[in-house]
Amino acid sequence: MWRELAPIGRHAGTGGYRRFAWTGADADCRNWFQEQAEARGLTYEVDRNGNQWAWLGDHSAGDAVVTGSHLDSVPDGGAFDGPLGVVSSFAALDELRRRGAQFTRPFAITNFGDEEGARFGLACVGSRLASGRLSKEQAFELRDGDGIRLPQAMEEAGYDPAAIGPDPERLARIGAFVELHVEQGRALDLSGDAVGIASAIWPHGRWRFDFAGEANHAGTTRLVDRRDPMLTYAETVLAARREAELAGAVATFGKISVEPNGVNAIPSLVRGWLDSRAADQATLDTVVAAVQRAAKERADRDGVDLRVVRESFTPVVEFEHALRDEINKILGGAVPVLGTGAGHDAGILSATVPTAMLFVRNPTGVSHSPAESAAEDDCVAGVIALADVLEGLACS
Ligand code: HGY
Ligand code: MN
Ligand code: MN
Repeated sequence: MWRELAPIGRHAGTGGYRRFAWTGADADCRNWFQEQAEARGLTYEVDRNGNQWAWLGDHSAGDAVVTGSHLDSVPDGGAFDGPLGVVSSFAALDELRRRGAQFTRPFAITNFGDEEGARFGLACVGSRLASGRLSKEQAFELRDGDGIRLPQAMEEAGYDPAAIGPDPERLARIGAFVELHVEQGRALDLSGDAVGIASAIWPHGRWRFDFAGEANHAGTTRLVDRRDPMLTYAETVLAARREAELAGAVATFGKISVEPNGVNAIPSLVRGWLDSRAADQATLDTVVAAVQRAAKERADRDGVDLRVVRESFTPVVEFEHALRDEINKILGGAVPVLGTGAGHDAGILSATVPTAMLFVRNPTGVSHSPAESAAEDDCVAGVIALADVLEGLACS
């Protein structure tokens, strides 16, 4: 499975993945998912929001045990973030069949669409729509860097955007959702464990900073006459790092767009996207407010207009203790339980469905990079752990 999936959406130059929502690479990943499902005799379906499901048993019966993750990536993302969870779900089912396990609850494997929000800027679109945390109207407003709106992209990919919206009946049929994911950090590497269980997800969000200045000639405009938004942007980036360090949080400006983006032209507009995360809401609010204040002070000095728009936000997630502890017990009770600063569909669904996460060791902790890695032995340990959990939850 891994070798079949590996070449899809991989950039030859960087080795990173470019599997963005509703593009050709996304379609190829979705075809792969459907093939895996049908090869195992599972009932394949796509829900109104484009999420893919592969069912074993009567999915209308309710109290299903569901596992899965996402197949889309960040720009030049690694091979494991998302796909490890989906491949491990199919492999865990194969393992349960090898064991002769008898399912006593409906079971499904899922691929949630557009988890990374790489194209339209909002994380976890598929699971947010299903859980009603993103309305159809809000989704219709999302547009990519070329101005293409989400519904148009869905339509061009062969999906009916008119159908998108909350799917409470579907989620009501889920008794437990377990997502296996490569760890995006080094906690398991440091503790010497191949597998861990998630305790919580930090609150996190994405804010777009628009710095509007005045386009002018780079060679002939006196420094005193400039209203250069790049200066304001630069000061804001440095302020974000300062405020995050002070607060024990994280803040990243990883994406920027400049108009007109000419070497010899002072920009008219600079757009920078802040990703900030902290262990609790109050700290996150403090950091973001401080960065906005620093940006405003500098904007006033530079004669630049500032506009800040929150484009994505996920409140703190505390995974349900009963399911977390049941899983820990199934795995022998000695599995490390760790928090994460990375968002996941399991986090979005946790407000509606009992959810849990398993992490697989990432020896370098590197993620959202072609250098992301996980040892095969650890990936196998993850499959076995997931099979044990699914057997404990869904089989007699
Ligand atoms: O950004 C995140 O935390 C996740 O990878 N979507
Ligand atoms: Mn990711
Ligand atoms: Mn992920």
